[in-house]
Amino acid sequence: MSKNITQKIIERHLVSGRMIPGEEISIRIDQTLTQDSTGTMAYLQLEAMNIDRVKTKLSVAYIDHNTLQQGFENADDHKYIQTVASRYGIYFSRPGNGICHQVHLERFGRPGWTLLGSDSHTPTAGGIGMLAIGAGGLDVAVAMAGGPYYLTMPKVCRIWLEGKLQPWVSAKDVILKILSILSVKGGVGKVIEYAGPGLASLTVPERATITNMGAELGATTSIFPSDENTRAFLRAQGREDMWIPLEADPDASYEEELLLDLSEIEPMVAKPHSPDNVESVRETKNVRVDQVAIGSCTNSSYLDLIKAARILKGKTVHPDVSLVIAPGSKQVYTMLSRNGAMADLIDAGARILESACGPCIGMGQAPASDAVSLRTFNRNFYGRSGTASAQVYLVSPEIAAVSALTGRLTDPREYGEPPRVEMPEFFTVNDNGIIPPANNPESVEVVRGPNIKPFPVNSELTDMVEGKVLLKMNDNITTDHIMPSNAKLLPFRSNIPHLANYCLTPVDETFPQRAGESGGGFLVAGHNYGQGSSREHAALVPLYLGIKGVIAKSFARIHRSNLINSGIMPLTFLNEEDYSKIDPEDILIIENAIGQIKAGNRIVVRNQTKGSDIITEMDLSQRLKEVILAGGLLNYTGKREKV
Ligand code: MIC
Ligand code: SF4
Repeated sequence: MSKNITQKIIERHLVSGRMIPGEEISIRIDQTLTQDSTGTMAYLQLEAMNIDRVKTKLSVAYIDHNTLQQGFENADDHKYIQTVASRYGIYFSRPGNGICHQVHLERFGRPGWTLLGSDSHTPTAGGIGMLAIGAGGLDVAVAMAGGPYYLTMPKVCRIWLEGKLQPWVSAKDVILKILSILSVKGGVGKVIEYAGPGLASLTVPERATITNMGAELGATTSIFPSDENTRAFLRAQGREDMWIPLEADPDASYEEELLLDLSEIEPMVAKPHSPDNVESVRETKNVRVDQVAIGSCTNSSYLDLIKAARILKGKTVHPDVSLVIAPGSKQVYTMLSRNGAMADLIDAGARILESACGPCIGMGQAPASDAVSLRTFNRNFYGRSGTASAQVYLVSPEIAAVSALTGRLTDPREYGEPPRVEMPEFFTVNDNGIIPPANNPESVEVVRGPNIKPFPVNSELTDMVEGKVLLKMNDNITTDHIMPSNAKLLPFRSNIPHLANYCLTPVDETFPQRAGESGGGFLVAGHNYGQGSSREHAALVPLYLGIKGVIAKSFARIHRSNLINSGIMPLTFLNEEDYSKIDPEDILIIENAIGQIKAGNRIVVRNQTKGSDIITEMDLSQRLKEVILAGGLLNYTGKREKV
């Protein structure tokens, strides 16, 4: 039978289940990655699993998020991760070596393999033909321990690319265009597979920009075939032996299809505060710019930055603009430094940061009050930059560089000839930023600083679940709303009690206090609740605050899994209109919760205040029902081990 790329890779890795969209399957994971802001939790969970060494073919622990080190906390986390990695057989990518997704693409990604990462942008590696999926830290810990990864068999949507990009138009514009068509919910439950004659003109780093922002579509992952361009990239990285050809069979079938003519795409921009609030730069008039930031796992490759350097060479950044640049990896940084492009950037007035996520996750460079910040990043959610009143626009490196010179959002086509840049024949390779694990693990002492606090574990579900509605929210609430991340909070990713004081404060500042006083309760939300990050903290912190269930119109994939893993019930309204039948402060009761869960997928929630019943759905596999009943994945695994 003919297969698409997704089916081919899943079939080769299938552990259980049938490859029918909507059914639960589990797959073997070849590689894992973690980064430091989700990694501490993942490794604490791995330690709790009592294994000796990781069982994957390769696992890498990156340090790229928390690198400001304004106190001891970040550095303590780095030390913990370095020692725990060495102890359990995990490669350690030191701070400064680069952003996990960029480095993984350069040095480790392999076509046809599976990758599970505790970061939502793990699908970046789909640019090299990997099936790369973002998940919560606990799922990644289970994969490191040799367990399969459970997911819903996705639908596969093919995006057929024709034509060739026009001058000044780049991969970022392609994915922004797709976001404008499909929206931030458009990819939920799907893998986006790229095909067609348009592929020939897209290099691996450009493809990776597109797969990276597939996360913003809500997709399970995105993937490109592995072709001659993939081979050229691997050769240039000194890894051609890892290349295999991989493409869909000619008559493979897809659940959905979309046609995109690359030659018709214009320079695009995502306006505040959502990556799908997209229009062409031509239409977005008169936006004065205060800050321009180039970097992040979306657009910080060598190709991206050399373009920016060529545009800025010999010019001066506009006096009203602060231009900040974070190269994606040590490799990119070294190459730009050796060929003089770094000097051109500095000479033009750019402020150069280390290779890390930096401003993308609010670690420094928060814009001024009411400022407009143009960023080559992937998320412009409310408050994420660190300045609530700032207006963040997402653009390509070309638009960013040209606008840094003009001081306003500029269509680069007004600017003249585009810079000519080519994929280098060879990248500079020096893997001394990656420390291999110890040969004698027993001798490694795992170092735990005082910031590493135990994580909360739920208890078994009770038959009567009762609580107040603590917050009623709209559509598209992000994990940046639920558990904000910024320079003040990121150092506390291993300290749930501290983070709890900030939970959902961008929606309602009084929430943590009220949740504490009520001893927990329920949350009510609209569509796509929990979009964005893979951070488990957006479930662990509500668990710590006593949240028992979230009733929403729909959930984002990773967050829903994180809720289940924490033993919090993700309930969806059977009838969306019932959303209006619940108000804040209403008392909700689920009677016979255990019996209802065992009996089927419908859960009746009684609104005691209004005297009415609301029918909700919790459509879970048998295994996930048991996880909820046990009070989360760790309890469930522990219970099974005792059997
Ligand atoms: C993000 O871009 O939001 C992050 C920070 O990389 C997160 C991970 C985290 O919250 O630590 C993600 O995308 O998963
Ligand atoms: Fe880092 Fe930003 Fe990428 Fe998240 S989106 S991994 S914070 S660069």
